[in-house]
Amino acid sequence: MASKTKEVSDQQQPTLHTGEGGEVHQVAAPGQAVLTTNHGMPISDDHNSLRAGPRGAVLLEDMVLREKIFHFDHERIPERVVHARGLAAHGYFELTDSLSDLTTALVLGEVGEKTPVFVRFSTVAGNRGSADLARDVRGFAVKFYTKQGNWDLVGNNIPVFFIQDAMKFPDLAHAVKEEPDRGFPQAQSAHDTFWDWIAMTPEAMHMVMWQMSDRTIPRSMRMMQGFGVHTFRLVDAEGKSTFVKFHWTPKLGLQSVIWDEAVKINGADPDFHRRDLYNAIDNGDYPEWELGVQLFSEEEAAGFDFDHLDSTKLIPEEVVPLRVIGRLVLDRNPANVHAETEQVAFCTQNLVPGIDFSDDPLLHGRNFSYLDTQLSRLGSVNFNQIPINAPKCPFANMQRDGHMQTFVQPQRVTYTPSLLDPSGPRESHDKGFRSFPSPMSGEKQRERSPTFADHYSQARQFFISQTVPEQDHIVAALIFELSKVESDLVRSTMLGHLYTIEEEIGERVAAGLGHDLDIVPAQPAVPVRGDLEPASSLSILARALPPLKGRMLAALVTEGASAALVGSLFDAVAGVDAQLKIVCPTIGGVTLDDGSQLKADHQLAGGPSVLFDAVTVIATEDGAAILSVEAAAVAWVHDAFAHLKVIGYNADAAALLDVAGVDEDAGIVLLDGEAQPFIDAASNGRVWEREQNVRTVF
Ligand code: HDD
Repeated sequence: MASKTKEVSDQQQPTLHTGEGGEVHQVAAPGQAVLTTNHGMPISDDHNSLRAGPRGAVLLEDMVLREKIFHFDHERIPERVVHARGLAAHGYFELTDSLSDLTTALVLGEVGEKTPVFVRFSTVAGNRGSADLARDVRGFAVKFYTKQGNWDLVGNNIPVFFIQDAMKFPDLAHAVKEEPDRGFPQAQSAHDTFWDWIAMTPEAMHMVMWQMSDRTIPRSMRMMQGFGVHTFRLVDAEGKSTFVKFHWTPKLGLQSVIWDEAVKINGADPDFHRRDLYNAIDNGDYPEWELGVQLFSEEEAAGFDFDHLDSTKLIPEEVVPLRVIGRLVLDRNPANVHAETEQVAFCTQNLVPGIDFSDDPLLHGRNFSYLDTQLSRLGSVNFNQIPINAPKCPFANMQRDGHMQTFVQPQRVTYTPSLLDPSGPRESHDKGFRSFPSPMSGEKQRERSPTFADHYSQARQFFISQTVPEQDHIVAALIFELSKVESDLVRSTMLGHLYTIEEEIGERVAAGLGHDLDIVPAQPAVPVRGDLEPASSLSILARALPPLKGRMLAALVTEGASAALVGSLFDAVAGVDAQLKIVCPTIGGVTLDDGSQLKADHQLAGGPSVLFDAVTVIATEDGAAILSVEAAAVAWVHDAFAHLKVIGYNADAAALLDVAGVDEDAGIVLLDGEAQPFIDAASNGRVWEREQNVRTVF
C-alpha cells in the first residue's frame, strides 16, 4: 500500500523535497523540525502574538503573526464553476490489447505498459461542501500521464449529454445550480429553473431520462461506469483515422441506491462516496475498471441511426460492440486534497499524438472552456507546473515567465528559429501531434445539422430498455422532481415532452402528480421512432448480478447475543470478500454469550442501515425487547426492509422485525446458528419483488 507519510530527510532544518509524484513539500527529521516562517526564519513562539506588555495591544511589527494570518486568509481558491465537489485517487492504466494498428498513441499501443493516472470523480451541480448522494450526474475525469504527454479523458458516468452545442452550457449550468436570487436549492435539480430550462430544451430529453434513472444515485464511485461521451478519432502512422468512443466498466459491477436511501445517506454520512473510495484504497481493496472501445469507420458512421457527432446520442453496444483493451486500477489516495484533488486541471484539449478530436461541436467548445477556467481557478498560466498537472515525460518549449513561474530557465534564446542556439527544442514532424486532415467546406452559419434533429427516439429507447423496477424508478424520480416545481406551466410543458417520449411515461407521471392541467404538447421536429429495439446494455439490472465483493454488510448485535452466529457471519462475509460492520446500542460494544467482547464499529444511531448493502440482527430475547422500543433500532430494520435489502435474523430477534413491520419474503432470512443462508440471499442483490409492497408505484 502506498505510504501516506511524506518522505523525511535527515537534515535538521525543514527543507523542500520533491516526492515520488514530483510534489514539493516541507520535511524534516521527526522530532527535529524547527517551526519556521515561509522564508525559513525559525520561530520562537507560535502561540502568543507580540504585545506591548502582557495586557497591551498587539504590535504591527509582529511579522510572524502577520505572515501566518496572511497565508491563512488566502487558503481557499475559487471552486470549480461546475463539478465543484470531487474526490480523487492515483493509479495506473494497463493496456491489455494493443490498438497499434489503429493509432500511434503509445498509451494504446504497448501491451503491459502501465501508465500513471489521476482520476477525479465529482457531482456537477452542488458546491464543494454539498452532499455526495445528490441526484446528479457524476464526473469521471482521467488524466493519463503518458510518455507522449498528458491525455485527459474528461467524461461522465452517463454516455450522453444535455446539449449539442457548447453555446448552451452556461445556460444549463445557470439553470441547474442554486437559484441566484435565493441561493437554494443546493445540489438539486428538483427546482423551477432547472425544469423551466429543460422544458424549453428538447435536445436534453435523452439525457434527462438517464438523469432520472438510478444512474445518478450510484452506490459507490467504484460501482459506476464512465464514458468519454464524444466520438474521438484514432489516427495511425499512415494518417488513417478510425472513430472511437471510450467506456469504463467497473469490475465490481454496477449498483445504485434507492432514492429514499440516498436522501437518508445524505444526512447520515454526507461523505459516503468519498469515505467509501478512500477506505477501499486504504484497505488495499483497489477499485478497477475495464476500458472498452467502440471502433467504427466513417462509412459505418454514415449508416448509423444517429449522427455520431451529436453528444446527445449514443451508439448501443448491441450495434457497435465493446472491445476491452485495458484496465484502470486506483491504488493510492491523494496525500493532500488541496494540492491534488482541487488543483488538478483537466483540459479536454490535452491529447497525445494518435488521438484526435472529431467534429463534435460540443467538444470544440469544451476545448476552450477547460483551459480558460483554470486561469480563474488556479490564478496563473503556469498551472501546468503544479505537480499534479505536470507531465511525467520530458517537456520543453519557449513559453516563459508569467505569475508564479517556478522554473528557473537559464536559456538566452527563448524563440525559434535561431542560429545562436541550434540545440534548443524544435518541432518534430514525425513525433509531433498532427491534426487529422478532415476535409471541411460550407458556408459560415449558426445552424444545427438536420441529422441532430431527433430528440425523442433515443430517450424512448432508453426507457424501454430498462427492467420494470428501473422504469418504476424513472417515473418516481420524475414525479418527485416535478412535484418540487412550482410553475404549472413548466410542469405541463414537461409532461408534454414525456408523453412524446412514450405515452406511458407521461400518463404515469401525470397520475403520480395528480395533475389535472392541460398538457402542453411537444412538437418534435421529426417523428419519434418506434422501431428502435430495447438495448439491455443501457440497463443496470439487466446485467449479470454484481458480486458481494467490496460491499458493506452490517450486524446489529445486542448484549449476550450468540458468539457462534456472529463468528459464522464474520466467516461467511470474508468468504465473499465483503466487509462486516458491527452496530451496537453503545460504541463500547457488547459481551457475547461465551463471555467474549465484540467491538462496535458504530453506535446504533450513528450507523443507520442505509450505510450498508444487507443487514442482520443478532439479538437475545431481552435485547430484541429493548430495541423494539428504540426508534433508531426500529428505523434500522424498517429502512432496510423498505430499501429492499436482505435481512438476516436469529429467532430471538423476530420481535424487532415484527415491530418494524417486516413481512416475510425471499429476502428475510431466519438464521439457525449459521450465517451462510444470509450471504446466499444477499448475493442475489436487492429484493425487487418487495418494492410494490412498500411504496406506491404509479
Ligand atoms: Fe465539463 C468540469 C465533464 C461539457 C465546462 N466537466 C468538468 C468535469 C467533468 C466534466 C468530469 C470535472 C473535471 C474535474 O474533475 O476537474 N463536461 C463534462 C462532460 C461534458 C461536459 C462529460 C459533455 C460531454 N463542460 C461541458 C461543456 C462546457 C464545460 C459543454 C463548457 C462549454 N466543465 C466545464 C468547465 C469545468 C468543467 C467549466 C469546471 C471546472 C473545470 O472545467 O476544470 O470548464
